[in-house]
Amino acid sequence: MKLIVSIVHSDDADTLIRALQEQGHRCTKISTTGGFLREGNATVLIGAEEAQVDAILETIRDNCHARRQLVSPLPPVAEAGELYIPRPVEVQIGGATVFVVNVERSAKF
Ligand code: 2BA
Repeated sequence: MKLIVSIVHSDDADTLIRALQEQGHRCTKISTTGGFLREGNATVLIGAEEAQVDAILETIRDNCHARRQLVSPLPPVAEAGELYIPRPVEVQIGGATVFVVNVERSAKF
């Protein structure tokens, strides 16, 4: 068995979950926060048999879209009297960051 950990944009999460459910997969959505942007995103956990993994990755690819976003970098430590004018930089986010990990054992009680 595999656990697919998929970090996606919050706006894509519900569409992705609907598509996964329609295909008979089970999943869990967790509200998470990106370490770099410190903004909300969503992490979708999917437990699945190995034979289903490729189809699930395709569904994630089809439902999660890359976006470009302007972010303001944190200001450097400035000397007294120095003026720092922050310049926003553009980063590309997603579509999805996915990790597929082996599940040693799973149980339901
Ligand atoms: P964030 O950490 O908020 O990162 C958002 C986007 O900012 C990233 O998009 C990337 O384009 C950019 N970025 C991140 N760290 C950067 C850095 N040190 N310098 C310059 N740009 C940087 P994605 O790569 O698509 O990542 C989207 C979200 O997926 C991340 O949100 C984070 O929550 C998660 N993620 C990405 N890689 C990860 C990893 N190796 N481990 C755990 N979570 C990861």
